[in-house]
Amino acid sequence: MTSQNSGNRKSRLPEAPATRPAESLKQDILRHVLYSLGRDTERPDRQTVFRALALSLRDRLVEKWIASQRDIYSRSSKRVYYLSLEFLPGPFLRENLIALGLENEAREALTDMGFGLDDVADEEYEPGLGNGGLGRLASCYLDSMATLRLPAYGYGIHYAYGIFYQLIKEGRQVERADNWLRGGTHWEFERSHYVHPVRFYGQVREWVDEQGRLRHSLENATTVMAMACDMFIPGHKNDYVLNMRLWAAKTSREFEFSFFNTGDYIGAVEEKIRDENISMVLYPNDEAPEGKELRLKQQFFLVSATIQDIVRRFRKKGIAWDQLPRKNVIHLNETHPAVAIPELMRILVDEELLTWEEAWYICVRTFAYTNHTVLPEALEVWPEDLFRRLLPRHLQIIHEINRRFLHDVRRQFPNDPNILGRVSLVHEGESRWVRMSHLAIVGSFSVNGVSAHHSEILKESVFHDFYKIFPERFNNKTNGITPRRWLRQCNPTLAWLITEHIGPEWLTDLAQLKKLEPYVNSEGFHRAWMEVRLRNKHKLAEYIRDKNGITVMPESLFDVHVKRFHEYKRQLLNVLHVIALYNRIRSSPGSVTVPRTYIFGGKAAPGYYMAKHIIRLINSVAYTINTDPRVGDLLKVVFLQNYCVTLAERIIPATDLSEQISTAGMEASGTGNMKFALNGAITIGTHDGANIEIMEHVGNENLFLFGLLSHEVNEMRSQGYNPRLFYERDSELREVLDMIAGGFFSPSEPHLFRDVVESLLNHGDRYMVLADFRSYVYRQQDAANAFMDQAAWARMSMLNTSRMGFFSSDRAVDEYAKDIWGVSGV
Ligand code: F58
Repeated sequence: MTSQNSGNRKSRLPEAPATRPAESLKQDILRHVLYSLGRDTERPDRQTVFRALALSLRDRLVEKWIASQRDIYSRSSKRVYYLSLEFLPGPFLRENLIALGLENEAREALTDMGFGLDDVADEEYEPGLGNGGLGRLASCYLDSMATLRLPAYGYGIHYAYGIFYQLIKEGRQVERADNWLRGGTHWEFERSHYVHPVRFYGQVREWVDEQGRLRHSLENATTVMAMACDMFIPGHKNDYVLNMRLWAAKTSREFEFSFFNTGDYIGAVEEKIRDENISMVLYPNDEAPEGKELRLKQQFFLVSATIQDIVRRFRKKGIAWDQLPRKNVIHLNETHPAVAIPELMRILVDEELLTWEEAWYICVRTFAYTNHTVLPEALEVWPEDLFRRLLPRHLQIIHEINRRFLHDVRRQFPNDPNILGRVSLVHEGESRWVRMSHLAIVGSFSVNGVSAHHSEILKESVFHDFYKIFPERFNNKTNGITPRRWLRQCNPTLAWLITEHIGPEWLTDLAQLKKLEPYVNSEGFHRAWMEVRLRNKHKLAEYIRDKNGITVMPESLFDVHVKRFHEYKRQLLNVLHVIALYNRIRSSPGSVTVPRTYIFGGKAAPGYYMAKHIIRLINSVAYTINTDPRVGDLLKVVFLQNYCVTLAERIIPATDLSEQISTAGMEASGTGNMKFALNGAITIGTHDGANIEIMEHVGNENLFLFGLLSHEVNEMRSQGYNPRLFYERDSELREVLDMIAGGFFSPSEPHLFRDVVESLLNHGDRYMVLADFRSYVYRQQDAANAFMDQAAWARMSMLNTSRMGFFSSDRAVDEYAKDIWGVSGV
């Protein structure tokens, strides 16, 4: 059925409220088709039905949200504010249906109207308001906060354009704007009457008031309005609903009628456009922050509007400011919203007239900060000049925070004068930079990493000086994923099989999956398990055929590498191995016995040359291999374009082998690794991030770890790593690299991929691809051998799923709530 097709003739005009849930849902859908969408109920198309269903669910969500807000208010609970420049919620429809317990009812109502739920759900276009792991984690955490009934709020930006849509054209990534609002919004409420002014630029005026106090105020500032858009996040079948409040920039001119009287109408409209640019687009950089003025504006825009919201709610209580930390905690997801620290100081000192000491005491007890990266280029810094121009008062406040902080450090470490330069909030060299991570650490009572390994690295190296100064602030919260989306929703047949054996409690208590272990020796369970997995692989094979025109064998080993493209994630290492296998097939047919389907997916930052080049290399290798008749079904390579949450939900349940092969010490945690293992894929991975903890939980014998450990990476580097030695010693590796450099995969442009090989051989191979190549090849062979024994593989698969309970975001959020936030469920 195309989206133009209409439902059957049973659709009628709305009638009196019905009693059966399915019938009442159907009536609501029809009512929205007519009254909200202005369409004929006789012939709604599929997109209209999707929207009407979404609106019907929004009705139910908003009722529960109001009730939940009342609960929070009446209990006077301590609130958690989760600030993130990114959220990546994925499609809402199925998720909301499951949470509201209305899946069957929706199916019935739609069937009655002549539609299938799956087709209608496919009409949804997801909001891509994040780049990758960090934004997706924020969304998993909101889901868990709702399920745990925490008095929490997510705060972010309502970007008009989310992460770009990726096309692959002639093997290359091409970016297209992601106009996710094109079809209107059906999940949110725009609160057009509900706006906060956000003030940038201008000059600081210092003056003395009647009481003789030195005062600061901002003059000639530019004001932009922040309008709230609320989306609802329901807990799992618990009638509790949270909101994610996303701010959209609106010009202040609309609210200043006098402006139009000046006569400069076009000028006014131009200003409107400039103001509204602030929330126009998500920066598509993963790991390397973009030092653009607009980006800093976005950060302050989110922060200023949110802090005003928080302060407004707090003021309603009519209690003293020193109670703020007892009633609120503000969580900073990375340093991107860290300017919240000087902003709260500004409000307390400049507007509420608290003393600096009183204000600082409040601030440091209110903020908590999560770090998500150890890559030095990802640590956020801002040119001091830019900061001064855009946020002059905030820079003054940062200087004062720094002055007092350095004073304390000097006293604490009198014999280490160099420490001052290392920890200063402002880097002072030829140019001066504000270091946002230092600000976040100094201004927060808690600093956490996102896996045990990562948190150790923070203490031992990246933030070692700060660890010496504030040892009590540092802690670990290993990431988690929501089992509702990442098992129940994306893999409904496996979820059903699990529930049939151990009941449904695992949905909110993932540790219950352990109860599956007794079944790993049951032949019937084995069979059912593998049947479900094979069916998922068939579905993905169909998708690949439709989208890429490539026929893959569902029985082959589905070896999947999907995530953002970055050199440290080493998609290149994977493709080197693919080429090595290809060479083995060509030189000694019969030496490769396990047929494989390699699936790649992921976006590269538009300005990241090498990442985009690697995408192109993969597509060229795919073309060569897929069209070589000598290879046949033994090897297929597929690049699926536009990897996003929706696509992840298709791929993950169909994966046999999950590639988690970052250079040790570089992936803070990873969460894809958890999603795959939860769905019964086996990991091939390095000793990095959460892979290490996954290994500890599922058992060394149930995954394939390989490669250097992070201290070995460091040692090898400090001893002078020479990638050429690996090239010279390993003839298989040499052949692979020579083919790439010699134009084997780009015959019409023989030098096309020379840069890739150069980066390995002549530019130091920063990510140790060559050093890990041989051990990767061996472990891949182990994986292939294991796959040949399907019964043993099934066992490993089931043990992976059953032992992944720890990696639930419910566990992670519960740890945050108890150890950091000091909140409990209402
Ligand atoms: C990711 N960071 C980590 N940053 O790389 C990953 O290991 C971790 O599992 C995940 O966070 C969740 O903790 C990440 O996704 C970004 O996308 C930033 C976006 C803004 C610019 C800087 C990178």
